[in-house]
Amino acid sequence: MSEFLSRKPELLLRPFPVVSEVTADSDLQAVVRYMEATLSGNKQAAHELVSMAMKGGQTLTEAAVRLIQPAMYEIGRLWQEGAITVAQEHLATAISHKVLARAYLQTTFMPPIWRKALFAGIEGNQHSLGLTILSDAFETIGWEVSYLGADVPVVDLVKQVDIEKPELLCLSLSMPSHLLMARDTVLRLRTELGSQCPTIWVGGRATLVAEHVWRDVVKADGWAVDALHALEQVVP
Ligand code: B12
Repeated sequence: MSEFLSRKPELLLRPFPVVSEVTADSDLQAVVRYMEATLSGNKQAAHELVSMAMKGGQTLTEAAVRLIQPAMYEIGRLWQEGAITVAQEHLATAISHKVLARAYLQTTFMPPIWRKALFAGIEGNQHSLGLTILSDAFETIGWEVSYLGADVPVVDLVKQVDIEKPELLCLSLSMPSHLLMARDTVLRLRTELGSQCPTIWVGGRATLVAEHVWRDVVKADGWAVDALHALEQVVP
């Protein structure tokens, strides 16, 4: 039995709603082990779990979406319920960023396909792990990617899109309060860039609050539930 869960037996009685809902292909044992490793500060164990998944045939994106993502969702739930501290959540997030960076170096990339996408967290969104996974996912299939990270001021985002002229802009939003900022950002990009405005996709937890909120409220051109779903839509 996992050490973390044996210390918190009450957690065993609960379902893992997000894990089972979002990532049906996840290996729950591995997810729990990954949670334990990151929450206890064991970088090496966390790295080995992802590395093992990749040696077992998973791509970087599959390992990230099936292992790191559900673990982080569960860590978020534990944090919200006060079962772990903010410091432990920060530790797990920091380790996950390192693990992803190491796994990236282990990855085989497809040859360039001369398509470019730009990735940014909308203004006010400090979450960046999901965006990193998404950006890396596009890179593995040969896209040129430009990754701006979290919380990009809208005025600077418009300028950067104008400079880089990507074909696709991926905006990440995590909390319901980010939806209106995303809607304003999309409107501003379209108004200021006109026919030069790229295709705009949005994603992130906030877009799950209601079906088609990405289209009906944010007025984006596209959406994906996770990085694997995003790749399904661009791989011919
Ligand atoms: C780590 C974390 C943080 C870190 C982020 C650090 C970092 N560098 O990323 C910090 C500490 C900064 C943080 C801050 C806050 N957080 Co926080 N955070 C989390 C946590 C635990 C994990 C986030 C994560 O990495 N998830 C894993 C990634 C892989 O998943 P993902 O983001 O969903 O991304 C995938 C898909 O959504 C999709 N996707 C994402 N973006 C895009 C974009 C496009 C275009 C597409 C197609 C797809 C796509 O693909 C990704 C890969 O598959 C979540 C829990 C959770 N459920 O996610 C809470 C969570 C999101 N946070 C929460 C809260 C409340 C906050 C704070 C308000 C806390 C506070 N009181 O200060 C602040 C808000 C900061 C802000 N203004 O943004 C809540 C939000 C609740 C809500 N109402 O929605 C959550 C859900 C925790 C919880 N259960 O309560 N947080």
